[in-house]
Amino acid sequence: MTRVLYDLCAADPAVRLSPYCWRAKLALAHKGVAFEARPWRFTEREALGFSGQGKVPVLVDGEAVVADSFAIARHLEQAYPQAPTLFPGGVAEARFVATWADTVLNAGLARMVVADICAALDGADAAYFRESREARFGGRLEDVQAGREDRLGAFRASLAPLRAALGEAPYLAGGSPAYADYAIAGSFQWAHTISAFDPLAADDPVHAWRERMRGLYDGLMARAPRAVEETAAAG
Ligand SMILES: N[C@@H](CCC(=O)N[C@@H](CS)C(=O)NCC(=O)O)C(=O)O
Repeated sequence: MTRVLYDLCAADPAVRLSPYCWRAKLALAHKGVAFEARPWRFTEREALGFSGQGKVPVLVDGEAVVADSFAIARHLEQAYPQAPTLFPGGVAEARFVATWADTVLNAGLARMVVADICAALDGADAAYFRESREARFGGRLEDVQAGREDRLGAFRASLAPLRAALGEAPYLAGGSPAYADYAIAGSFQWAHTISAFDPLAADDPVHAWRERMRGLYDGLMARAPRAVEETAAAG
């Protein structure tokens, strides 16, 4: 069976940037099910028409069409019960973590990389992204992103719950990773894919966890092409 995940790409179709699509890809890898990650651009609305909505990720798994990263995780859990669970601490706990990533983590990261995202897009996608996000943020993307070094302290402080959890176990889910880890790793992978700015200090336990996560599944995230070159980490 061909499973297809519609996966947001940048100007370079090999560069996959959506935090929510990364969650879905990690969840698929966790369940050990093969899939094609099909590149999709912001302005390719009609290509998602079959799903009845306009955002990625969308998973087509046989007869099932599932939009939304958390709905995809639930679907995989139900469709592949013989594979290791995505929710060893329960669905509610994973939902809490994913929603924390959606709100606190993604909001902090977005203000540090939103102009870099736009720079990784081209043509109609870059124009759509600039217009829609400048309306959302109420200003030019470059101005939203400016001064990001000054916000590092507050951003790193906002990671306290994650740091505390990682003091208890190597992964949020315990001894091995599960959906709670994927929900957060997707956000860091989003930033890493399109920006050379690293918001984590090298001695932060969150940094060490992120690197462990990037190595999972034969380096699914570590091997992924980026829109930018590697540079020295922020201090
Ligand atoms: N709650 C959704 C959010 C999905 C989402 O916001 N996807 C973005 C890409 S990161 C998208 O497709 N945006 C389309 C647009 O902005 O027009 C999920 O968890 O999957």
